[in-house]
Amino acid sequence: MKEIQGQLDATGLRFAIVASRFNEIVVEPLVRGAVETLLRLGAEDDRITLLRVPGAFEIPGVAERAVRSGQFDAVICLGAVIRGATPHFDWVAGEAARGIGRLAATAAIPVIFGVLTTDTLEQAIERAGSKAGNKGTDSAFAAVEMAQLYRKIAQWNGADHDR
Ligand code: INI
Repeated sequence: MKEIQGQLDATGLRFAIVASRFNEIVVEPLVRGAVETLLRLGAEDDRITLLRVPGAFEIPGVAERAVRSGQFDAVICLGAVIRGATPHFDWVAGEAARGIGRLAATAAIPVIFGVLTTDTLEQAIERAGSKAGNKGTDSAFAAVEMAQLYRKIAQWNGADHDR
């Protein structure tokens, strides 16, 4: 059996982080968690680009443009949609998830879904660096692993591979 996985090494990789301003109190710790993790894994600060958008609804369009630019090895989408804060929660959360999901399935580089969808602000804060971890940190690990995995797959080129 061959088992193939991406290494957690961000050296030389270029990242776009698409982050929404809505629910800033939650999203900023996600951004911090993602950036700190990328740096810890070997990324250089000047290879990380932060793209700000108004809300989660705007994330897929900008993420798609970041993919198409050819400037990045992975795109990390960060946001927070909180049911308590909006009557159109299902629309915003649904469109963000669908748009990012569709892009992730077809893009040449990994597109990571780091958008929190919770019922309450408290639940979101728990996932932004308190008792339930930090979704930004998790997203950065996923981005690095997936970028390296995509690279390995791209190197096959139909040839025999032993790893
Ligand atoms: N955007 C969010 O990122 N999170 C939310 O909880 C939210 N609420 O509550 O509505 C939200 N709305 C804004 C939306 O993403 C768009 O920016 C807006 O509709 C303009 O297109």
